[in-house]
Amino acid sequence: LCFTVFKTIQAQYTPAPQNLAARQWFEDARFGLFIHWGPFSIPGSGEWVMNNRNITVKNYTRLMDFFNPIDFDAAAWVDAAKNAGMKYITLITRHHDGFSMWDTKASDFNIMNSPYKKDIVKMIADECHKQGLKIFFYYSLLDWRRNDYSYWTGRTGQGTGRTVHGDWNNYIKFMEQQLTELLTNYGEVAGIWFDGYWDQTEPEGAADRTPRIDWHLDEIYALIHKLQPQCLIGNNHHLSPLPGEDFQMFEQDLPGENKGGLNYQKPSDLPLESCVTMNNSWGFNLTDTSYKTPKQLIDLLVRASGYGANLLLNIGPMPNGKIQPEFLERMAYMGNWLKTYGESIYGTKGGYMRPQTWGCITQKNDTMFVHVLDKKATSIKLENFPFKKIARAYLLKNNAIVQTQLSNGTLTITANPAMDEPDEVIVLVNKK
Ligand code: JFZ
Repeated sequence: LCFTVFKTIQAQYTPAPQNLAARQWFEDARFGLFIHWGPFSIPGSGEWVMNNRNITVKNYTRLMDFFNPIDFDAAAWVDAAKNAGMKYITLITRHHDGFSMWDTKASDFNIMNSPYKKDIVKMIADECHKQGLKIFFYYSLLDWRRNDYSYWTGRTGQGTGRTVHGDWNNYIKFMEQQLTELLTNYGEVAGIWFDGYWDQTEPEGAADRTPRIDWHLDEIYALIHKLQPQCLIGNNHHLSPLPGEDFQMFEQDLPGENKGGLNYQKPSDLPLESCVTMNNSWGFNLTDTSYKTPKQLIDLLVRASGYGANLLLNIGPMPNGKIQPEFLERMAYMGNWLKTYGESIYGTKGGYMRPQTWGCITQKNDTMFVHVLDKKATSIKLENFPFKKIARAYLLKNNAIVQTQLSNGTLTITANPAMDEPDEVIVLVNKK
């Protein structure tokens, strides 16, 4: 009985007013930059290189001695994100390899012991605060390195030479110490983005994905909300949100689509976020040239907005501290696009109708934005159209009038040849 009562109390998380305000800010922001960067960038094989190549802890530790990103310029990175129209940055502070990108007292495997010797988390957080972007910290629950991580229940890290039995309570204390540092020494933190929970569960799609060991999330989440009540918590567990979480994420997928079999969870009422790579890699990959086209990236941002979700677009900068031009060009393209079309993305809600093959809808009060993404669409039918009458219908880019017909609750929009943009946005104004 005691246990049940305790669990019930823990499950009753009431977000603070600052947290609710932060959720609203987050939903209005719509577009963020994900940065996967660290010593794992050096081999140019992605952030899973330690696991994928069975690099032992001892050998992997050498990467710390090689990490010296002399061309890194935090101001330039944040400036590039800002010019891309992004409103926040989600930075890897510690990935599965266990390397801490800040001046942590809880582990020697950190940036201060590299030849670079500068707190990268601080440099980027400070610059975000200076340039008016919000900062989120990605933090891995899973660790391929530490002896206290309870590896015996996991399904990754074989061959990396870790001990079989961990010291779970110690590991939880370690994470709490690190999270306390991150939420104490870096100013306002907009969110913590957890990952690695899935290492202790059956894979996605399995009937039972209960973790084999207790992650102590109630305790960890309570600590975060105590230190910074506005701080939003998300967790890449590919499950429905757990108590204490403030937003829900979808990896390499738009909410509810489950295109890759990673996201069986249904979209919830919490703010939503889709994280997506620009090529096929999160961390720097020297051979991955499968870049999405600018049009594909616009489609992702627009369709995410159509679902009422944010797009967290990833870059994996190079080990020298530069962002590769293929990423910078695409970011600049999107920023330029948003200068014209931003009003149909920022501060909007998802459409009354979910995204369709032709495109999708976003809404803001009495204005509806119809995003025509399929250039072959000739006429668009919007069934159960919520406005009784339309005051005006026009192209966002040049105010040109668009022909519409509303009958029996169905709005028919006739496409015209001037609709040649990657996303042709038609503005429909409600007549009240
Ligand atoms: C995770 C990380 O492993 C990956 O490196 C990257 O940071 C991404 C954003 O998040 O991706 C996953 C999540 C779940 C599984 C594998 C990779 N899984 O369940 O096997």
